[in-house]
Amino acid sequence: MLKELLDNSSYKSYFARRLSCHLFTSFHPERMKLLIDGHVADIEAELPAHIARWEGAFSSYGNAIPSEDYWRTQVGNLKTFVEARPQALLNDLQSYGFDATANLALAVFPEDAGTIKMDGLIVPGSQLSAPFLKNIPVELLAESKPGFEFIGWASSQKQDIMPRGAEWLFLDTGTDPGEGWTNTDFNDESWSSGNAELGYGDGDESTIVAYGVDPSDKFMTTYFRKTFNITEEQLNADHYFLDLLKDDGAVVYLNGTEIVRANMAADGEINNQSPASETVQGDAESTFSSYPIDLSLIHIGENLLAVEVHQNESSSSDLSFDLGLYAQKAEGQSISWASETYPLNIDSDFSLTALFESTGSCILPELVDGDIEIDDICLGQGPECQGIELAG
Ligand SMILES: [Ca+2]
Ligand SMILES: [Ca+2]
Ligand SMILES: [Ca+2]
Repeated sequence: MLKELLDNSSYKSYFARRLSCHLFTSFHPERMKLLIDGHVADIEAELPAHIARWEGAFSSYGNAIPSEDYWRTQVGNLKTFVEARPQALLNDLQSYGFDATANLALAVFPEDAGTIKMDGLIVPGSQLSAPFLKNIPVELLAESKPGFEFIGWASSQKQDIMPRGAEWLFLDTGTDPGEGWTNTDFNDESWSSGNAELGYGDGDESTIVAYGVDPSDKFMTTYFRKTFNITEEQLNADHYFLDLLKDDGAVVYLNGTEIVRANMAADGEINNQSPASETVQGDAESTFSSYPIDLSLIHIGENLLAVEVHQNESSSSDLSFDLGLYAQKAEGQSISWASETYPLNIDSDFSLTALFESTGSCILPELVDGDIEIDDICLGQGPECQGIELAG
């Protein structure tokens, strides 16, 4: 039925616009994962008692949950699904004549100063990126929070920290690299090296990695390491993010801390034989996904990125890996659009920041969740301190 409806061109553009906005906001993986975690927190304490009570029961409504491990695996599967959904759906739509996607990054600066709405839907968080359909017009609206005013939109300056196509060390022997391989002090002298894109099977690789002797039983996992240097000036950015190309799944570590798990089981331990969740094919094979990076994990001097790339199955024909690391700076940058509404229509990767500044007036936090000393907040602000409702 959807296919028939899409024959109507005005319905088709309405559908594309609505779907793009909901995938970027309501169904953004970050928001969905928070919702799932919220529901988990609501019921997990009660779960053992219910599992014990209903153990072994069968019903037309669904059989009883056999164990807590089983339940946690199902929760992990849900997270894997919400992570993969936007790109999978957008790729699928191309067979109905929709354009390909580009990466859209939106940010609010300072981070708690306001909210961006996309066709009326709230963009969750202060920094978000996701694939977005090209050539679909939508309207962004910047709304300031109390104590701030909107000053304009700036397309953020993207600064190369370590661009795509860099030289990486890699371990393509099918073996597990051993304890501590994600850490700076790991001995990787025996590893090979080559420029990205690294992989095999597509013909677009700069460096071919090995998969073993049997094409129907290739190595499941290939490992990559790369050190990079950060200056004090580079660290003085608003955001860091990485662009990742992977076929099929990948886990990325920064200075030993896991920062990205893409197309892999969302929870639990990943080992040398863990398969990627889904096969990567079609346009997704050349599409980079962006992930924000916690600035506190980066330090001045030498840093280390470690990445493990997993096949979906050992007979997979291809492997791809490339990664770029970038910083973004919005403060003090010239405003490119002053109105609160911004007509967005992208035809390539695009970054936009809504800039706000403090009005200098006294405000309380939106949510007062503990004891609060009014004097601490309003010291010296006099009559501007208003709008406080204290309960209890
Ligand atoms: Ca593939
Ligand atoms: Ca593959
Ligand atoms: Ca490739």
